[in-house]
Amino acid sequence: MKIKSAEFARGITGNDYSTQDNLPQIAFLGRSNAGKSSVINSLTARKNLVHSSKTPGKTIEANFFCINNLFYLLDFPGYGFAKRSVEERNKMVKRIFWYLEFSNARPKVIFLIIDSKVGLTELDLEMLKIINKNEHKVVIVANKVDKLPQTKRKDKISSIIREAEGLEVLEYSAKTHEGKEELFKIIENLI
Ligand SMILES: Nc1nc2c(ncn2[C@@H]2O[C@H](COP(=O)(O)OP(=O)(O)OP(=O)(O)O)[C@@H](O)[C@H]2O)c(=O)[nH]1
Ligand SMILES: [Mg+2]
Repeated sequence: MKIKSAEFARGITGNDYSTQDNLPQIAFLGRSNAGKSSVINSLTARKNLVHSSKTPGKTIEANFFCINNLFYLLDFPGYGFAKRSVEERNKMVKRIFWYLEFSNARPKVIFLIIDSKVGLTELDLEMLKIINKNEHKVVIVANKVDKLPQTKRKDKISSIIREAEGLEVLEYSAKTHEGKEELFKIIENLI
């Protein structure tokens, strides 16, 4: 897929995920620091598309990026950020749950971004439960594979695949762009 345009469209803190143009939405979820923003930057080949549009300190927005005037990539706030208060964390998780359960803007696919080195955490599994319950299409993006030593990579990815219980797992690196074409193919097939 050729990226002709990638623009920050809006950031929301509430529950209104509707857009005037009703273009399909592709959601990126995951723990803080798993690399959601970096994956979006690597996909769009824009170094700072995501960061540049983020108001410093306002980490609670879900940001919409319009690609080729064809679809939206949604960068959600990370869940499980250790430095946030428990209350704030719960609020964040609840907001994401709401999107998954009640939003009319059903995403075409959810990319659940994880750090390959860390694997799937409790909170990721919790998220997957809600995703599956609501019959969303989901692909687990095992990001940061560049950080896995060659000798350990196969074992680590195998254990993620086991934990994913049949869900599709895509090996990815926002740093080297490994997996980028495969990820675009998934999007192309759905929009
Ligand atoms: N080596 C390597 N580092 C990565 C990769 N992806 C992300 N990082 C680094 O991981 C850190 C977190 O990346 P972000 O993209 O900000 O993570 P995020 O999931 O958007 O985090 P929040 O916005 O806090 O939810 C940054 O220092 C990135 O440079 C990758 O594929 N390889
Ligand atoms: Mg981010």
